[in-house]
This record gives sequence, C-alpha cells and structure tokens, in this order.
Amino acid sequence: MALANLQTFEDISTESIVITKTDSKLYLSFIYVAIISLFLGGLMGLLQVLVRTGEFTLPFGIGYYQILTFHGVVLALVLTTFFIIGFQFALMGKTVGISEKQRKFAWLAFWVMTIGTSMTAVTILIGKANVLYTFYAPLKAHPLFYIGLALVVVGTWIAAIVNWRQLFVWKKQIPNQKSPLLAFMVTINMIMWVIASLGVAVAVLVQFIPWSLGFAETINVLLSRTLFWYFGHPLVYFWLLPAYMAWYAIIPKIIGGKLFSDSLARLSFILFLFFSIPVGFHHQLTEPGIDPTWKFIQVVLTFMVIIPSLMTAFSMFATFEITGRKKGHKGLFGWFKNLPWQDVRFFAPFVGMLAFIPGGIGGIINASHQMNTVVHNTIWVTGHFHLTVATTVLLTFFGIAYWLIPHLTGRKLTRKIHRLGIYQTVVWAIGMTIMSGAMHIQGLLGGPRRSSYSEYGGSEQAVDWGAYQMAQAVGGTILFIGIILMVYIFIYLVFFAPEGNEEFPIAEEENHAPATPKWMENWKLWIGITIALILFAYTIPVVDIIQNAPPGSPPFDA
Ligand code: HAS
Ligand code: CU
Repeated sequence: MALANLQTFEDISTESIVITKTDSKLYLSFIYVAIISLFLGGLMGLLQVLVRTGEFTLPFGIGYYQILTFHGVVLALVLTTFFIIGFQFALMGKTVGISEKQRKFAWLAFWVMTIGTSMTAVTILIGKANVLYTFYAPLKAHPLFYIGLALVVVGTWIAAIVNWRQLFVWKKQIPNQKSPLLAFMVTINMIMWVIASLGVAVAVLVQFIPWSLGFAETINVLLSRTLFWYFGHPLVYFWLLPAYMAWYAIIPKIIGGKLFSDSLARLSFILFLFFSIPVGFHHQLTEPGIDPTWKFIQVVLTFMVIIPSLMTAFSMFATFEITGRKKGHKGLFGWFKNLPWQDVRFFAPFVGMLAFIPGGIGGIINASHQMNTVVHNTIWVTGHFHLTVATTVLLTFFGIAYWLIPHLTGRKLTRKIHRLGIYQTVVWAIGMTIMSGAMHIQGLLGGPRRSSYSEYGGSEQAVDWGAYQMAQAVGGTILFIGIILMVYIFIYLVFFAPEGNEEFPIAEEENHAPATPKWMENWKLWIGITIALILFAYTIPVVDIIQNAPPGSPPFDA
C-alpha cells in the first residue's frame, strides 16, 4: 500500500526541559498584562450592560463608545494576544528550549507590544479613538491609536520569528525526530498569524495612518474593511488554536490519559492554516461592492474550516471515553461520570468545550448567507462571540493558568483554589448563559449590536428588547463577579500560594499509535497551499474593489 511506504519519523524520546527562573519571568510578564486587561476590560463590560438597561448613565461625561472601544480592544486584542504569546513561549521553552539570545528578542517582543498597547489604551481613555475594536472607516481615531496597534502587531512578529528559530535550532540538533506536537502547533499558529496580520498591517500603514494624519483626504472604505476581515477571521482562530493546543496535548495528561492521535492533531492544525484566512467575506456578506460569486466561494471555504473543529470534537470524545474505559469504568456513560470533576484544570476547559457546541452552531448559522441576513449587525453576533472567545477560549485559558502560574512561580495549586476555581467556572457558565442567551434572542428580535441605550422613538419593536437588555445586565453582573473571583485567584497564585511544585502536564502518545509521517512537516508545501488559497479567494475581488471603488470617504471624527 502506498501509505505504508511513506517515511515516518524515528522515535527517539527527548528529555523534557526544566524552565528556569529567568525564563519564568519572561512568560509571567505576558500573563500579568493579560490579568490586568481582564480586570479593566471586564469593568467596562459591566458598565456597558448597565447603560443598556436605560437605568444608568455614565458619570464624568464618559461616552458609551469610549468604554465599548476599550472593552473590545483590551479584551479581544490585548488580553488574548498577551496570554497567547506568553503561553506559547512557555510551550516552546518547555518542549524545544530557549537560548539566551532568543530570550532577549522575546523581551523585545514584550516591550514593543506593551508600549504599543499603552499608546492605544491612552488614546481610547482620553476619548480620541471611539472607533470600536474593528475601527471601521470612515470612523477616524487619533493616529497614535493606529500606531500603537501596529506596534502590538510588530511585537507579535518578533515573537513569531523567535518561536520559529527555537524550533529550527532544535531540529538541527535532532534531525530525524518529529517536532514536539506543541512546538509544531505553535509554529502553525504563528505562521497563520503572520500571514493574516499582513492584511491589517497594510490597512493601517497604507490607509489609516496617512488618512488620520491628514496626508490623504479620503479612504477606500470597502478596501479597508476587506483588509480588516482578511485578518479578522484568522484572528479568531489565533485565539482558538492555543485553546486547542491545551485540549489535544494537555487535557489528556490531566485526566490521566494519553494523546488520542498525534497525526490527527497535526492534520487539524494544518487544515486550520489552509482555511482560516481565505474566508473573511463571511463578515461582509451584506456589504455591497463584493461580487456574490466570491462571497459564495468564501462561504464554501468557511464550511471547510468547520471540519478541523469537528475533528477536534471527535478527538476529545475519544480521549475521554478511552481514558475512562482504560481505568475500568463500565457501562455506556461510566467513563463520563468518572471524569475528574474536582480538578479545575480539567473542569474549566471542559465547560469551555460545552459552550463551543452552541457557539459553533451559531457560527455555522452566521456563515450561511441567507441566515446571515437575519442576524448580521444584531446583538446575536455579540452573543455568538461571547460564547466562543469569552467562554470557550477564555475558560480554557483560565484552565491553563491554574497550573501554568504556579509552575512558573514555584507554588502549589491548593485544594482551596481548585474549589474556588470550580465555583468561578460555574459562576461564569451561569452569567454567560443568561447574558449570551438574552443576546441571541434579542438579536433574533432585531436588536442591534454596537448600540447604546435607545428607545428608538418608542418603536414597538424596541419595547420587546427591554426585558432582554435587563437579562444581559443580570448576566453581565454575574460575569463581573466571576472576573473578581478570577483576579483574586490569580493574585493568590502569584503571591500567596504555598511554595511547591506544580507539573507542566504534557500528554504522551498511545504506545501502539502509528508513527507520524514525515510529510506532516513539509512546511513549504503547507505555506504554498495557504498562499495559493488566499490568492484564489482574494485576487479578483480585491482588484475589483480597487478598480471600481466609489469616491473615497472623508474622515468622520468619532
Ligand atoms: Fe465566529 C462573527 C462564523 C467560530 C469569534 N465570530 C464572529 C465575531 C467574533 C467571532 C469575535 O460566518 C464578531 C466579529 C465582529 O466584531 O463583527 N465563527 C463562525 C464559524 C465558526 C466560528 C463558521 N467565531 C468562532 C470562534 C471565535 C469566533 C472559534 C472566537 C474564538 N462568526 C462567524 C460569522 C460571523 C462571525 C459568519 C459574522 C457574523 C456577522 O454577520 O457579523 C466555526 O469555526 C465554528 C466551528 C465549531 C464547531 C463546534 C465544534 C465543537 C467542539 C466542542 C466539542 C465538545 C466537547 C465536550 C468535546 C462546529 C470542538 C462535550 C462533551 C460532552 C460529554 C457533551
Ligand atoms: Cu469569521
């Protein structure tokens, strides 16, 4: 059989690397920024849901769009990116090691990102950038808003180069060994991220900065949005893939099992690389000026990117059941009942997985062109991404933090924190069910997203929304309690938990697992296919958007 002739990697097991105190400081710095962002961004979220009840007005002349922009930028862009880059550095450090020079460049990445973040945050806080996290033209922000964001992206590129270098150096030392699974996954995520963020970099450097500085009078709105969504969709997978890294390679170890299939995990990541980028039009289905044929093609590609998530769901069920049966749990559901429910490192990500069932279904609804016309620009979409990024991804990140922070600070995850973490997860699940559920329903009733409180001139339709806005405030307040609990847990784990050792859990493969074929690491081929798909999906429509552009838009000072 042809497949049997394919070359596979040799199976030399390598020793796991000890993370030193110096390295820990680097990884923790990223995580500290994420924790601060969680608190500040969450506080803004609380204010938003209160404003939307109609019973509360913001003090000191603070604007609704000011806090909404802060909320979106600080949670969706800053918290995620800092946590991910820090976590990925820790994964690379643990599996392939980090040299002194690489560490210096990693610090450079941290500082460039932090300086950029501060610039952007300040412009928002002083009310000079009320443009939301998608900064749609013709809304115009202060130039420092865009320059700050560009710096954050440049910082992540430095991190990407360090990550690739880390793997490259390791590979040269052990040529016939496959890359450790987690290092492979980080490499894929960063390749996807760099290719995707080129789009937003072009929009910011070529369009937004000259326009906001007054060098260009108008901006091509459709082109700027197209470049944004070329980046914006892979952005959501840049958040999701680190969560999947934990699901595939860490959760099995925590529940006392093994990795279900190394090759399946790698294949799903390769599929994410292919199909994450050429799909941005599913955010622009209602936008005029894009030929429907290309919208259709990108919707088909969107349905392709669902496949690796379904593979992940299958793999997780398999891991849970095989582990339970190996431990001797009988019956149809014995394996399920006996999962380690008391272990917050498992419980928080598991609730995240559960949330991804309705979250993923909502995504499939959004991507279906006809149904998108019902939900687009309604608060349904806000409900969708609070399930996906703010529950599935975030609870998994919390699940990681419970062991990663004590591992790095040389402390212990105590029973008390396990218990508190489980309460935290339950609080989050309840708050989110209420808030996101109400958002989904209000969206179906036509309630708009990105909207402050309004009675819409007493319109009959808007009257129906009131109760759901109240429910969102109840859910949002419960979520804020969840944030306070989490910040307390983080502070405890960083400063006060008893000293000790916490493991860095990485799952081993099943003994009888078939060897991973060498073509899985054919990077040139994977990058080549990715670029070909992007050129196919974007070249003709983008040329069309540039050639047939209506007159550009002057700035609108938000
Ligand atoms: Fe989305 C809008 C389509 C996934 C985030 N999405 C957004 C926005 C954000 C976002 C932030 O097509 C708003 C952007 C804005 O500001 O305008 N989304 C999709 C599709 C998927 C999807 C097809 N989205 C995500 C993820 C996100 C995210 C992941 C963040 C992390 N989304 C859209 C579309 C829009 C959109 C349109 C535009 C809407 C509009 O009109 O504006 C898919 O990737 C989903 C596939 C997922 C699945 C689920 C698999 C389930 C798993 C869990 C298994 C559970 C286990 C445990 C194992 C098919 C893996 C169970 C155990 C038991 C025992 C029960
Ligand atoms: Cu998308």
